[in-house]
Amino acid sequence: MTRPVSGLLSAVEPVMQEYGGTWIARSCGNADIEAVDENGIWQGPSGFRLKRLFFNQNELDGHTHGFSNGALWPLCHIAYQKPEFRRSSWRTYQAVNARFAEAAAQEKPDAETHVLVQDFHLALTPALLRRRLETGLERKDLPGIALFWHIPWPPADVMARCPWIGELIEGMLGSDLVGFHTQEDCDHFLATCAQLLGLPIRESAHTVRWDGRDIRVRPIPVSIAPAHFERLEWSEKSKFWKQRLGIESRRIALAVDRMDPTKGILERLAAYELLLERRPSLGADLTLVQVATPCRTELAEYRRLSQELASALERIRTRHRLRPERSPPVVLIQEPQDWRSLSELYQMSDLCIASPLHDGMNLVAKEYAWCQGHHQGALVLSRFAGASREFGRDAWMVNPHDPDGFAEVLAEALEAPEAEREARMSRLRRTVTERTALDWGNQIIRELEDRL
Ligand code: ADQ
Repeated sequence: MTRPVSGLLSAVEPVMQEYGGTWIARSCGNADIEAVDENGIWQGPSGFRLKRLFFNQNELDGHTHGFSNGALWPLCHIAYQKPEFRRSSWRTYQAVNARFAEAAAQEKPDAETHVLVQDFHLALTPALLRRRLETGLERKDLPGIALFWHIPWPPADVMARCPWIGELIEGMLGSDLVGFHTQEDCDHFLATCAQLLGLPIRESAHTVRWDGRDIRVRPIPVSIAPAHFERLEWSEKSKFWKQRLGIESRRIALAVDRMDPTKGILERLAAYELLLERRPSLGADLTLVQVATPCRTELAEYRRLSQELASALERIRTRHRLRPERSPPVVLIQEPQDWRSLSELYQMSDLCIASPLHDGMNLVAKEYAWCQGHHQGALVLSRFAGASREFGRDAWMVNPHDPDGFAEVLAEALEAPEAEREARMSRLRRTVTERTALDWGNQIIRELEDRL
């Protein structure tokens, strides 16, 4: 079975493996129907139960493609993609959130249980679950409920465009804890509660008061599970990948994304093309390997990106294939890669470009730093990725909206002396080692235990 390409999955799975419990998630395809028992449960070898909820096409269209990916995703990523607010999608979003709340309530959580609700697909689930449980339990016997928002939370005047922002926030505040990746996201969320709903905020405690409770709003930056990445003899694998991809260049630049407009893939290619034009000596021995797996292909914007990417690649290959024997200046890998292949690609690359237009965190930046080991690669990172708060000093920072500046930073990173690359990379690795996905999960659980 192929692992779905998802940052949420990369972050949450190691936490579930450590703590056990039940993970309630929507089904990912037909294989699930055969794998689960009559209660929708799959008891895999990983130490936790997976309870699958099966959606019909109407639920997928309204909840997942419609309100989650078609409205909230573009709204929260200020990346010039117009959110579509359809009342019918909102209604389905409400209904699907209620199904998750019901499935969680059936697990009979009590004061000893922690319920971790993941992401913008389930903003209403915390309040629905709390209301459902309050009918049978006293407040002191309720489970701790946390909602983690994996994507950015923009300023209040942006969020005000959502016709149901009040209901959305009230749904989120059914939690005891609302977590974001950065302090800036928390500040924007608290300001949205105050400005759009008139809720009282305690600035010093970082809480918002709702329904007689103080809800904590905390920055809890996510990270990676180092165990996913194996240490390999990189030079050997580098030869294998170069042969497989038909690359002769000495140096490799790498980018790894879901094929999503917010990841800034076209903007990255534009900057890379400028680099090839203006610094042919650097470009002569360099290939960009872009891993980009199509996703959300039900949405027109995503299908358009795939077509535009194909023409950009064609243009770059035609213009910059200087000599017939020269390697391609850029190669595209569309297939999802397993952890081993990703780790080989990270290890063989001299440069990793993580340049989203806007991103909650960006785990690729952290995965690259972890996998570098003794190899002195350079990380080029967007200032609009949450990861820039932890990595800003040691990565080469870019504004992906400025192609000229972006191209100059690429050249600087490629030309940096080895000692500088080494010093920066060893600090980046230390930052990743100090905080893993498990620390993220532990912090959420500590905050919930503290609430009592
Ligand atoms: P994403 O936008 O999905 O998630 P991102 O942080 O970019 O997340 O991580 C993507 C993950 O998928 C990484 O673990 C990466 O290795 C993997 N991946 C990407 N392309 C792949 C491919 N072709 N094959 C296999 N694996 C691939 C959301 C937010 C992010 C936030 C995460 C976690 O949008 O901002 O960092 O959640 O909170």
